[in-house]
Amino acid sequence: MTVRKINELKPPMDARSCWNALTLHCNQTEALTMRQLFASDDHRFQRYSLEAAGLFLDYSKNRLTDETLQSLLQLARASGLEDKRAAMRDGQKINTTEHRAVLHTALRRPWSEALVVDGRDVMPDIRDVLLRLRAFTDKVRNGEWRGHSGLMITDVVHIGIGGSDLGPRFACEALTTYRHECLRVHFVANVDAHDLHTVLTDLVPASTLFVIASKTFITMETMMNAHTARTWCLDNDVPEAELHRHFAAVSTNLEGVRAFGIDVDNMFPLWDWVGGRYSLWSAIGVPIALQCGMDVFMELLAGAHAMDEHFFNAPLEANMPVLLALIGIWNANFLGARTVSIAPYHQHLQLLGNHLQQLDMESNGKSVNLDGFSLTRSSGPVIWGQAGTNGQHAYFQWLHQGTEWAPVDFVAVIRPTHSSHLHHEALLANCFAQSEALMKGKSLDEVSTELRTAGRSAEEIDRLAPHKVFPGNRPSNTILLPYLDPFHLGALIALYEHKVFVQGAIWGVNSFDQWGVELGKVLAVKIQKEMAANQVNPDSHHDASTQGLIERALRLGA
Ligand code: G6Q
Repeated sequence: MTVRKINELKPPMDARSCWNALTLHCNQTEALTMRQLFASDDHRFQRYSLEAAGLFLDYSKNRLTDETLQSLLQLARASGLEDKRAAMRDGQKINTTEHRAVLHTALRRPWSEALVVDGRDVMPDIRDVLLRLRAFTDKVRNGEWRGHSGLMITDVVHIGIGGSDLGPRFACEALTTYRHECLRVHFVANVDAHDLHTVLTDLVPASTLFVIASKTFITMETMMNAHTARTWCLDNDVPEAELHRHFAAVSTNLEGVRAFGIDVDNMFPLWDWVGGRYSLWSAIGVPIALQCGMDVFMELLAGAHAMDEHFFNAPLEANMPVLLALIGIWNANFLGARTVSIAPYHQHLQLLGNHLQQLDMESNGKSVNLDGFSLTRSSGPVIWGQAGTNGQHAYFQWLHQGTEWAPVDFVAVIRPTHSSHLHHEALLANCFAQSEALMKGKSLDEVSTELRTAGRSAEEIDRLAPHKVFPGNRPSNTILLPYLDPFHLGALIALYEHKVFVQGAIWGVNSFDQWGVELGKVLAVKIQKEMAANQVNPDSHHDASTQGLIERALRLGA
């Protein structure tokens, strides 16, 4: 029986009843193993997998049944997911604490379709910025844009942090095979000047272009790095009047950009309805277009749009981001997983975990609901991981045999862009083997038989066997991309954006604010003043630990 058919049989329930029903179902199915589920259904792989926007998702290696899925889908409906999805698509102000619409999906829509926000069609503005970006990036890439002394630009330094860094940095790394052969793109984020100086060491100011990317243009790290970069140019014979050839900006803050001294002709705007961690699709993505060309950037947008269309239109039971999100909720809220490991089996996707960590944890790392009441259930999990196969030699031990467990998202690419076929075969074999091992595990009986066949004595078998047992029954998803090209990369990132949205909608949180980032920022400003004055201000009322640390740093010459 298909999921859709089962779903039609269920009467509507409110969200609380759905949570309760799922808890009951979880208790009742506690003893079920995935080995049993596969053994009892020859078509589990076909039934628990789907394609969308060129991506393939296999979610069959999860501890769930048709009834689990049916109940999760009911929870989604009872949580108002379909209305919330439409509200985001249509530009309603779903970011209620900042009173903003959430419209990163508009950035990748076809220009011909109007989208009115606050009485204004936003699509012409989006189109104008993309046209300006094309003109700018074409000029830099074809050598028409020159440094102050007439040298071609050979190096672009993108200065930004958080959402103004992680997305474009990840996409540039992922699309490294599309890069311009004479133009290198670097990223600087950390206020630790080792970051900036490491990049600048190899660069020549006359052929370097800085892009200062900051939605607000007041972020301490970015502004400090931008000022130091400016000084570096001036100290290295770039005349002040020629700085406009070496600086561009992406921001909502026209006055800030002007006050910094960047020519506003070199400024590309974005809008308050683009959240930082969703901004790589806006002009914040300019390093992607500089590195790979505007056509590649447009393909990236097209791939994301294809996933948007799927997400907005597909029924929930055949909707890839929805299913991924619901499985995440099942693992987190019912089976008790508090973390999710991301394992991209492609070197160029090595920053996927970093990007998803911010996307997910900043969006759903919340403990109150939209009405300000404390959540009674866990919300967003910890996201972590690194590229396979490297991770296998680091933390996969914990995944297989640790007392805790984490569901894993394996992401692999079918066709490589190199010709070392054997390497790629080994890479994919490892990816598939890991999910198989996590699911099947190895029982005491199997281990004992193996050791006996290898000629071990009974005493040795008794001693070794417990260490070689794998509990198995550990869930994973596998996402396959046919190629790592801009279209499928766009679809992959959008898939996770929507997954995060669905989970936030079901947990009832605002996935689009980030107040938790604020407190540390405010305290840092105070402490920095004290460090500059070389003494702790008694009115700061620091705790003894913080005061001790500041004093020790000052005493030792910080
Ligand atoms: C992302 C967050 C945050 C933000 C950075 C940089 O969603 O809002 O990571 O992107 O703090 O902010 P600016 O772009 O304003 O410098």
